[in-house]
Amino acid sequence: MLFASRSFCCLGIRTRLLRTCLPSQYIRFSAFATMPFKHKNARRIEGLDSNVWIEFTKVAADPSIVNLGQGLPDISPPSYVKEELAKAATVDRLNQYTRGFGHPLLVKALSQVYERVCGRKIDPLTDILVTVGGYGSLFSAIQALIEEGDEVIIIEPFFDCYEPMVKMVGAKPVFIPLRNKSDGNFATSADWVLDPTELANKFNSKTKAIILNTPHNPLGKVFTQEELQLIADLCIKHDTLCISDEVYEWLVYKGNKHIKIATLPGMWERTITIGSAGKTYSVTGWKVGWSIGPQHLIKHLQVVQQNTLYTCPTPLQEALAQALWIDCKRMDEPDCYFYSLSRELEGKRDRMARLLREVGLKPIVPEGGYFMIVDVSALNVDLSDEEGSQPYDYKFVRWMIASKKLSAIPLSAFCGPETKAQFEKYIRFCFIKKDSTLDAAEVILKNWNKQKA
Ligand code: IK2
Repeated sequence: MLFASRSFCCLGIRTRLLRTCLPSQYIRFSAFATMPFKHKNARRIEGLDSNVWIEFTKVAADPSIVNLGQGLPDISPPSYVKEELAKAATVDRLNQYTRGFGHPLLVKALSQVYERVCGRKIDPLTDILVTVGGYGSLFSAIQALIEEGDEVIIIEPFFDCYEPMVKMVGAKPVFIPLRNKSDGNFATSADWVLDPTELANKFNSKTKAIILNTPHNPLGKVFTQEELQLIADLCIKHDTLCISDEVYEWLVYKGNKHIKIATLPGMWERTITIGSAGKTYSVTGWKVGWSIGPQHLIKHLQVVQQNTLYTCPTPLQEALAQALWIDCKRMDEPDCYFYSLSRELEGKRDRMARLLREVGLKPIVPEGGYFMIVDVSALNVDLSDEEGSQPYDYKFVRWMIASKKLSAIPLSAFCGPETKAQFEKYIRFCFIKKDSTLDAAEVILKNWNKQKA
């Protein structure tokens, strides 16, 4: 079939040959295979084909590579979370479809947790939508609420899918960079700030929404009350929505506090808050997420869901609900997984920062999340001979994976086209890893100059 499709001139001989070994429907197909195929991609996905996760997951797949790239834990999720999933699978009813907008037990558990966090009543049936991961929540919020021609403000660097999701609905991403105020020494994510005037200038009559991410990926910034108030004031002034991606909500380190922008006066009515089981319980493979907000917004997200996915996997939702009940009951105790994970990660964060400093680098120490970015220009790796037009950080990570067997993610993947050059000296490491994985990374970094590149 394949060689028959190469040219028409040999078709006679080849189809005769093929007829002897292939059924007739394949022969008919092969004759048409050389015709130009008129079905192009839909315009809404034009230019959105490259994706950092697809690219770097592939190059870092070799198990000999120490993978500090994509944000997935290699530590074990809590045992009760895994046990609840095993239990759910044994109940016949839980292997069938459940309520489309969220399994009843899960929306109930989520409402209990978030009523405590937000200090307000949250109706499990009207104020919550369970989705396929934080991605699913972002997708349904943007599809449901953003119109063609609208503008959406995105803070750079940003979790990479915001830009294509906004473009897919025909809206315009309007970028505003966080500006680095530090001199590089002992820098933290708090040094990266929005310029209030620059932010105010991005809002206009076309602005439909701003996408906020706190704690932030990739920087680890935890937006302060004042910073959130600045954003809230502008949202209220310009009657703008806020899509607040808070998938790392529990991962904040000593001295920092995660504040939900939806809890600021006047913001509940205009905010969709997004969470993720993958990040809450270190189970990124579960792909269960949720959107929480006022009924008058959530009902539109529900329309997207009922006409796209319809419902999410029942056993996962049941298990997550049971796990949330366990932690909801102990939210005043330090053992609650919401707090114990960040305590465990704080040690890993500090170790990662120490290690990078020991090899002469200047990491930006995150206040939250589980990523750390670092400027790699001090390593003086000359990649001018590397082929391709990709930014320096892409080439650097590819080179590091191939020559040092260590993977990371290039930071310019998290930027719009105008600012890639500003960010291409940084790469991002993920530190939610077993000590043995961090040990292996340490060996590579400490031997950096001894190994032959
Ligand atoms: N929003 C943010 C900010 C995220 O970081 C993620 C998850 N993935 O990050 C992987 C990485 O940066 O290496 C999501 C949303 C999506 O969450 P979920 O996995 O629940 O769909």
